[in-house]
Amino acid sequence: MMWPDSSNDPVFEMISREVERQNNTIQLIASENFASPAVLRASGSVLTNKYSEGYPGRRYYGGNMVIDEVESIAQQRLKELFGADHANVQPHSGANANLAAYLAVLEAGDTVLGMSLDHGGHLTHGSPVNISGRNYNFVAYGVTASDERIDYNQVRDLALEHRPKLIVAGATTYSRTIDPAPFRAIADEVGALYMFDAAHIAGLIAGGAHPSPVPHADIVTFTTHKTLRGPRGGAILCTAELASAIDKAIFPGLQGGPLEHAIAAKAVAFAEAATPEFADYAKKIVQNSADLGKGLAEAGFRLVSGGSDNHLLLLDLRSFDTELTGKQAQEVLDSAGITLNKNTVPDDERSPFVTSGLRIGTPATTTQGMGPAEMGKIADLIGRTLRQHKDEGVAHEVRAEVAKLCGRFRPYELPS
Ligand code: DSN
Repeated sequence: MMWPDSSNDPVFEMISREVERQNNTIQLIASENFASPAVLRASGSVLTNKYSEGYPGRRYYGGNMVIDEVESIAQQRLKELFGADHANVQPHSGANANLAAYLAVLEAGDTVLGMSLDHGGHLTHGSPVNISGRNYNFVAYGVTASDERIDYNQVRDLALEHRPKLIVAGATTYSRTIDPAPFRAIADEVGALYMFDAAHIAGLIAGGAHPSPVPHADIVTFTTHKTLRGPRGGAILCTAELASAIDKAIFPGLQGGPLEHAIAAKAVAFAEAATPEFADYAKKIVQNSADLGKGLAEAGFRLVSGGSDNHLLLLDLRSFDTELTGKQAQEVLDSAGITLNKNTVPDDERSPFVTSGLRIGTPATTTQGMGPAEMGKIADLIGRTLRQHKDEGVAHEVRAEVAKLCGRFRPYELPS
């Protein structure tokens, strides 16, 4: 079989155009990153051909000698990376990892405490439109109105009142450190299990730039493609006591055949994340986020909670321009070559499709090698574009500056 190109199928021309887009525009989506060529190679391998339902040494199909080695090395590397008792590398996504964790330890209707989506949680933390909110009785905690941070006293009060079977920590839009220890103390006080969804910050934890929940939590779930910089997918860590329940929940409970090409790519990423270079990278993500936040504050934006301790910032646009919505800001910045996402701010009066905020993250730009000078420049470009968002000429000018900046920090040299 020959390797194809765009003359065989226009899809390959589309992939080349996406490489161009990623190379020539600024990627500030907090949950995105640039996977290494090694991760991409494993991800695009013939391992995609193999059925391997089950686990290493216990498969429902023949021919899994090599696959067993691949999945075993992924498990081993992951356990070592985070110092965990047990690792399951099969979740197809972070959402599946979370749902499997619930399936492992909950019955339908059980009470769970989780962070509300509109204060920074996740759909799978009990949103009524998600299966988590439909199958389980989620009670939501949030951030305080005064400092826009998690109030551990509120979490404790809710836990004492509702006696949850499981407490879920972790967020998708929270710019501050989540201290894993107080959740353990609260869970112990009410006899609950404790799960930490580390999807956004797994790479920061691996690199030592955020406290690890692994010694505290019964279950830690995460995605492998955000700050961890691996392939798109999920993973679960847990205590030895929960290992069997977690494995059964993923297969046969929730998923069928594992994506072994993705598992191979996860193994490659876990090795990359164990290096001193990755630890340096994790620290730089955090520094870049702080520097970008400083620049954006100087450009006139209000940062929710006043700043960032991690890889992301949440801008509240209302004090910058009462008319400008997150949706409009995202669209005009897209036209200027700056990619980010609209996001609700705590207690937003606008809908999630419109929003009053922007979520901005630094994992991808840090992978490219951008630093303090570039963060200052990006803050300036965002400020200029949004201050004159009705002037298409400004977006056009900014786009040219973006292309120049990106030309010095190209993530991928060749079309894949
Ligand atoms: N879509 C992810 C994010 O952007 O945070 C959460 O699932």
